[in-house]
Amino acid sequence: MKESIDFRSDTVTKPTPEMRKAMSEAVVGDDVLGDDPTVKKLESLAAEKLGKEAALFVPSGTMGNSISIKAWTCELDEVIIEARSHIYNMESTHMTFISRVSPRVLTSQRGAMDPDEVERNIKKPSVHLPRTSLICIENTHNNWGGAVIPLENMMSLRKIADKHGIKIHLDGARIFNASVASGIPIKDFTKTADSVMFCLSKGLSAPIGSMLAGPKDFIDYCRRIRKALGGGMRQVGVIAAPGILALQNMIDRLRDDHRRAKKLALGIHQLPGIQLNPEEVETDIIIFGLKHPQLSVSDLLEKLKKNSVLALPVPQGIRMVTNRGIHDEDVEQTITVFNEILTHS
Ligand code: TLP
Repeated sequence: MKESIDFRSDTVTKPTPEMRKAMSEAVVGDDVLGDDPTVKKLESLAAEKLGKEAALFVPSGTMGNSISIKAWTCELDEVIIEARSHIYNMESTHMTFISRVSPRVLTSQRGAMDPDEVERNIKKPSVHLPRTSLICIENTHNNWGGAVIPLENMMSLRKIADKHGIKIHLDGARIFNASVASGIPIKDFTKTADSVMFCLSKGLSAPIGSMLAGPKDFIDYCRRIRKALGGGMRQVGVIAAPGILALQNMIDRLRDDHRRAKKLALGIHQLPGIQLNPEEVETDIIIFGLKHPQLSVSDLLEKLKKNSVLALPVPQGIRMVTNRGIHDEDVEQTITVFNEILTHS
């Protein structure tokens, strides 16, 4: 019997039996010396899927984002970034710690920054002012409940970046979710950005790793930064092998996560205290507020846990993320648990 229904994240997915088999059979070599054929295969597959010249395998999404920002910027620069973004809020301040740049934080409409406001905030360097060298976009947007940033918004930002000669980095940890949910080919999204990071270890179900993709000379430089940060790995084909399967077989299944997230949202949004608009649930993430006469967020999380349903607190309330370990019957059971807790408390 399943221990719990784990909605804490899509990072909790475990590798499939095929992934474990591929891990044990992977042909490996010393990747720092450029000898690992499995890593090379993963890197070229990722570059090809994203329509970029080259890609680099990195241990985590955070490292992919931090390397990219380091590569595109110089000290004293400023980076335009959205207020609720993962990079700004959840990555232990690497922008200042590693790249020594300052964030110019802009608010947004569900994660989409206003292009005019972005342009107004671009600075030419002077004795007083920093140089704006980079815009960061997050798609899908985690803290905006998995919102898909519209392609038109990204295209407008691209035009502005080109006009001012600045770069765009896409934190596309869940960019395949954006493509599957919108029906827009992934390359249409990724061509609006100079560099893209995406995670193999979220809904795509690989156990470890993320990819950073972009122009070849950029990726060559990023490889050096990865080494400097201690991210050069040796016979790492054992973890690249499930990444290949993730890219080959796991993209379409994200549709199931999205359908189940919608089903859960529709099942709980009218219960007492829940503040959630199910129309805003576009992908695998549900974020809702709670205003219940008897229950706080931590009370509800505790009661859910006692009923084997795991979720996470976020500043807005509670976050739940569907993933490969959650099936239709789990969603139904979860709706029943919510109903019992919220109507009988
Ligand atoms: N997100 C994780 C946690 O850190 C919150 C999650 O459970 O959602 N960009 C985005 C948009 C992300 O959501 C995450 C991870 C990252 C980057 C960082 O990836 P990792 O965890 O591999 O460093």
